Amino acid sequence: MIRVSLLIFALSLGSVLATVPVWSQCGGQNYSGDTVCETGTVCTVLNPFYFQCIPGTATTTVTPTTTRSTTVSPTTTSAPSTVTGFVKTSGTRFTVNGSKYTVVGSNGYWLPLAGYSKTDVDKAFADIAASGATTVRTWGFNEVTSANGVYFQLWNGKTPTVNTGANGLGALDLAIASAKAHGLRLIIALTNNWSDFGGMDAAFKAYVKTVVTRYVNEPGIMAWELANEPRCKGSNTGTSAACTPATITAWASNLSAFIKTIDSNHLVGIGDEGFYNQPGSADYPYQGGEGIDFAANLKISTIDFGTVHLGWGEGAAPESWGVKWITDHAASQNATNKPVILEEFGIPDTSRNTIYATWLSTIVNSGLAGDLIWQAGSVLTNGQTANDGYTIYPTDPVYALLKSHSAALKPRG
Ligand SMILES: *[C@@H]1O[C@H](CO)[C@@H](O)[C@H](O)[C@H]1NC(C)=O
Ligand SMILES: *[C@@H]1O[C@H](CO)[C@@H](O)[C@H](O)[C@H]1NC(C)=O
Ligand SMILES: *[C@@H]1O[C@H](CO)[C@@H](O)[C@H](O)[C@H]1NC(C)=O
Ligand SMILES: *[C@@H]1O[C@H](CO)[C@@H](O)[C@H](O)[C@H]1NC(C)=O
Ligand SMILES: CC(=O)N[C@H]1CO[C@H](CO)[C@@H](O)[C@@H]1O
Repeated sequence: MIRVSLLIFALSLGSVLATVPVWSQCGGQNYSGDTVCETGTVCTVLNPFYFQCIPGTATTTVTPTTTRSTTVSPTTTSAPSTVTGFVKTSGTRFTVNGSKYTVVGSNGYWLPLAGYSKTDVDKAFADIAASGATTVRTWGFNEVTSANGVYFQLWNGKTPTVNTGANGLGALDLAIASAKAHGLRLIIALTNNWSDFGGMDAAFKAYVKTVVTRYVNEPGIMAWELANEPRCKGSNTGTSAACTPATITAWASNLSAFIKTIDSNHLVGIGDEGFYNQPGSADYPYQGGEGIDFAANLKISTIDFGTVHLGWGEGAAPESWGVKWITDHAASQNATNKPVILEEFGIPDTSRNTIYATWLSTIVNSGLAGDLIWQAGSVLTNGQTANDGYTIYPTDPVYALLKSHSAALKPRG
């Protein structure tokens, strides 16, 4: 189910919590076991598919290559005329300079994180743009306990160090510049679940401040998102009995207000899966047990738009379940008069093209503001980008569907 697999992706790219013995696996693609190494060992990324607990501590095994950034380094790459000004909202729609802006496109968490060359990043964005996309969602976090590959922040157990080098935020600069050169804007999630290595604590706020400040004048960013899929429950990191939907609503209010004090240019969303809090409902995504109250969160004054994910209905009847899920969120959108986007959808089924066609036409007809598929794929210098079973390469029949969908959504109004 996508709900699980996306989470694992996200966690495997971020930091970790729990207890794994030395030399055992602690992360990597599709890995679902414990993720925190026993004392004296460090979870180390050997490759995207395999992370291992290796003896040592972050402070002794890591040689930081950069120092913590406190200065503002706005990107200065010149943008084509299509990516200027900032995306705003007007009722249930997005606008740029008063004209409608349609959010349609895909996710590509790997775009800044895979260490691809400019040539490859340009190819990837070109493939996305050719589907008719306007918007791409990606990760603005990649915390590690051991410097390796592309990472944005290093945590030595005591002190966070933001990596502003070419293998750090420089890689995000590259992705933003390439997106703009292809007429695209990015939605950037700022962390994974908020409990991850400190999450809500001061270190996370400092990281948010550094990143948001760096890009405050950047039109290539459409919006910030507080986190990828924040919630109380649902992972191998365990659950917090003290966490209720109100806990996350308060956290989202506080953090979104904090971002607005730094950056009044960009929109802010939560990045959650859109769970409702209707105890007694027959369907678990509506019951509130996950710790999200979509309707309450959409009312937060410093949250500009709502986010929904879809892809866990495949066990039962995904096609009709998705239609109801999309329609219910379009009704919430209308009731709150703020845009709502289906910002992740995906199932690995062979019949997905038919199911996606139904879901996408439901988006057009229900009035939901827009959508981003999970996830984009390209064939680059060294072959295919990561395939998690949901990836849509340009030769996939779904890619043609995305083209016709973007052509239908843009003029919808
Ligand atoms: C938005 O308005 C600004 C300021 O007038 C202008 O520089 C920019 O080109 C406009 N952008 C778009 C996409 O219309
Ligand atoms: C967020 O919470 C912190 C800690 O309780 C508090 O100091 C701060 O004023 C809050 N910020 C906002 C914008 O509400
Ligand atoms: C939301 O509002 C739009 C515009 O009025 C309408 O076309 C659409 O049917 C509404 N959607 C739902 C689910 O009520
Ligand atoms: C992860 O799971 C997906 C979907 O089942 C599969 O296509 C992919 O090959 C798996 N990756 C690894 C490294 O096992
Ligand atoms: C999915 C996930 O990792 N959930 C965690 C999010 O944060 C809460 C609060 O700390 C944890 O209890 C969850 O396990």
